[in-house]
Order: sequence, then structure tokens, then C-alpha cells
Amino acid sequence: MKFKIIIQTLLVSIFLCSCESIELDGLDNELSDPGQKGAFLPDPPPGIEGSEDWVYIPSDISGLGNDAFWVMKYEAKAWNDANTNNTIDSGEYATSFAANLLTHKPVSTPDGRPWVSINADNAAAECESLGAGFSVISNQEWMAIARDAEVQDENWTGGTYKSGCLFRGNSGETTCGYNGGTGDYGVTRHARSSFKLSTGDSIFDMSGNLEEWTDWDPLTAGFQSGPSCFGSPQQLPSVTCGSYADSDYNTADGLLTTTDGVGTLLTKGFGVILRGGHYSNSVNAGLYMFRLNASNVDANGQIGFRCVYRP
Ligand SMILES: [Ca+2]
Ligand SMILES: [Ca+2]
Ligand SMILES: [Ca+2]
Repeated sequence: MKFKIIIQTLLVSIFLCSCESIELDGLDNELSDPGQKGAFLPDPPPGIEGSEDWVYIPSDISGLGNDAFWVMKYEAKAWNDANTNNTIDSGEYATSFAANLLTHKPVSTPDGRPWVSINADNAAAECESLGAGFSVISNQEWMAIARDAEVQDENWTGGTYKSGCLFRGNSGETTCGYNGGTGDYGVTRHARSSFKLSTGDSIFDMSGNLEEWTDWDPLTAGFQSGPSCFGSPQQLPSVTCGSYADSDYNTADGLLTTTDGVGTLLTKGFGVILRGGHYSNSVNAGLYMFRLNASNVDANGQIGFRCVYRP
């Protein structure tokens, strides 16, 4: 570790002195996109095509104590490497929103239709199939990202924190979000489809587009439900829901409601967690939207997923 820090310091010095064409092989850190804040980032997830479209989340990014991890910048897309060259080539995305579990694997990339009609257990299995350290996103990880995104001025329609509303994304509601139809994707996206993070990176569709399967227990392989609780939809600040803690669902501010664009606790139930809401949830959608009444074997066109990599 000490060696790594020394090397990083050396590299920073090289970078700052603007020396040209210096390459030091064998280092596990490299120059990141110069458009991003911070000159150095850890390596992207290993062996993954499209790894430039994974976002690094530093440890404790928002005070909730998360370990560092990588997350898909986009909702998972389905890729079949038909010509087995380990490169995403034209025509290798699923042509419908659903995909064959045996032939496709999840990738993060702007193109291609987001992968839907996949249940929670299969979504977790698809992420885990990418290799050791890969998993479907956990609720703790969702919250770490959400709490960071919430407080960035650029993510609010008024241009500063709590001015106007937080971008609601593709939700069919156009005051805070936009109407992008049944699963938006592509290189050119609406300004409200992504959140800026404190790292300088951006992450897409955390609010709206597709609801996303969210694992309760990142320490156990596969998908696990959270606590159950039953009752009516509620605004987040007034949620009472089983043993869920405020840090499991609520905003950093603590008092924001869906008028502020953050979403609602849409429906209670057995604790299978879906976050963010989807393209037709309208005012209920939002970065913090929380729904618990699905089954882990449900699969429909409104639910997608995203993977994480835990180094
Ligand atoms: Ca290929
Ligand atoms: Ca989403
Ligand atoms: Ca798990």
C-alpha cells in the first residue's frame, strides 16, 4: 500500500510537470479521462468489455460508510458476443428489451436497449456471472450514490441544491423529469437522465427509465429481500416501514418529498426492493423511490437492473 501511494505521488508529480510520453508499466493506476475531477482512478473492473462505462464510487462518498465500488453508468444492456472476439460489435445487442439468459451478459454502454423482463434472481445471477466481485447493486450502494447525487447543485432544475426539483429522469412527468417512452437509451440523452456525482463522473437513469432490482444483502450471493412492511404509499419523510432505518431510503436532507423530485415509498409489501421508479411512474418516480411489493420472480418491461463490482 505504501509503495502504491509513493507510485501515485510520483505519477501525480509527472502529471503536474507536464512531462510527455512517460509510461510506467505494471502500475494498477492510470490517468483517467482528463474531463473528470481527480487525475487518478483505480483500474476499471477487470476483463469487462465496456469498462470505461463503469463509474467508480469512493469509500464513504456520502457519509454512510460504504466501501469503494464500481457501478454500471447505465442500466444493464444485454450483449451476446456472437463472434467471440470479446468486443461489443454492431448487432450484438439484444434487439428486443428481453434477452436470452444463456447467450447474453450484462454490459454498461449507452447503446442498446436496457435489459428488462428479467426477475431479481436472474438479474443477480447475470451480474455474478461476470466474475468474482460482481453483483447486482445493493440498497446500501444505491443509497451511497443517491445521497451524493442529491446534494450536487447540477442535479436540480433550479441549478442549486433544493432549488426547483431534483432531476426525475424518464418518468413521464415533465416538471422535474421528462417523457422518454418505454426505456430510453442511446448516446444523446435528455439533460435530466443523469446525475452528476461529487467525483465529477455522471451516472444515468438512477431516477426513472426502469425500476431496478436492489439487493438487501451484499454479503450473501444471489438476491435477498429486505424487511417486509405493509400499508399505504407514503412521502419519504413520513415513512414508517418495518425495521428500515432512515439511511435505508430517505434523503440526506431528510424532509424532501416528491414535490422536490425525489420520489415516494410507492407501495409496501414483502420487502423485495425496487428503486428509482420507471418511465410511467410520473410524480412517484425519483432517485429515492422505494417499492417493496414485487416478487423476486416478477419479470416485466418496467424493471431492469445494474451491476456493481466490489474490488
Ligand atoms: Ca463481438
Ligand atoms: Ca432506473
Ligand atoms: Ca446478495
